[in-house]
Amino acid sequence: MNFGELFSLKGKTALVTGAAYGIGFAIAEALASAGAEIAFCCRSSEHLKKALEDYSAKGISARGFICDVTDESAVANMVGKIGRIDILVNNAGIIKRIPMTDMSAEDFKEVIDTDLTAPFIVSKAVIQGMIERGGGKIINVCSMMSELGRETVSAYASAKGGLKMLTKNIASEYGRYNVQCNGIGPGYIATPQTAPLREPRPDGTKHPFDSFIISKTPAGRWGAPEDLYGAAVFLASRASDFVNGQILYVDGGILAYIGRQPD
Ligand code: NAP
Ligand code: GCO
Repeated sequence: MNFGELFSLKGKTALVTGAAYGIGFAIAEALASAGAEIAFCCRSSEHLKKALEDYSAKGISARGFICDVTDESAVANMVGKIGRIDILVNNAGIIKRIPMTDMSAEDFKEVIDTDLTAPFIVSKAVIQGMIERGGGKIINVCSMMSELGRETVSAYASAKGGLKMLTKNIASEYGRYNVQCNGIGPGYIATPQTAPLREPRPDGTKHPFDSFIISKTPAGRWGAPEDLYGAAVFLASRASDFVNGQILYVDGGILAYIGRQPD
């Protein structure tokens, strides 16, 4: 075995949804560094333009598409334009932090549509091609909220819990065709999505949630999107060919930890 090839993605094409910035951008960057050709999508033309500049600045000639992953026909159109997709990363996601009893069913459904139904839609659009080519890799970006709840994130936790089980079911149904479907479960990562939980308060004091997360994370810090590089390349490469239906948590230990004990 040539171990250099074990993690190589040369000759592979990856689609990373929602990869204009944040975790998706970092995952796409890692896959490109391992040799993959990158395609990505987002909804905003402004985000797309900036993302193409950012990828180019890193020497990555990514193909970008305006595509709302909740729109099945738009997804089919995008996948048709990309052609061969060896690696799919279902990363696009939203969160709405609203107490459940105050949350409208419409808001709940919007989160479910983006964070759970869309991974189903995009996976369904690429799996047949993967089967015809002898196999493929699907990576679903799950969450700590695939395992735990907290106040105000009922829709998000429901979606990410469902995404964990969709991951296991795709693995179960298509493993026989050499399709591996696994999840990455990031802990608390510093991206625009979590900015409202980290930004200092008007008086300059630390956001209480910031201190809370630090106290609950053995690593004693927020994660950075770059912390996900290794897990992404591992799950996209031959190194994980016998790994299927697993969620790899990249969380600084938060899921293992009850929280800092009293002094
Ligand atoms: P983010 O900073 O909010 O970025 C989300 C990305 O998804 C943006 O590029 C956004 O671009 C795109 N997007 C949103 N809805 C879309 C749709 N319907 N169709 C296509 N693109 C869409 O989020 P992030 O923190 O990087 O998180 C990325 C993923 O990781 C999400 O699934 C999130 O749930 C998950 N996650 C995040 C954390 C964390 O702590 N940050 C931890 C665990 C899991 P447009 O607005 O232009 O569409
Ligand atoms: C929140 C955060 C989390 C993170 C992530 C943790 O409001 O609790 O946004 O949900 O985004 O999913 O793994």
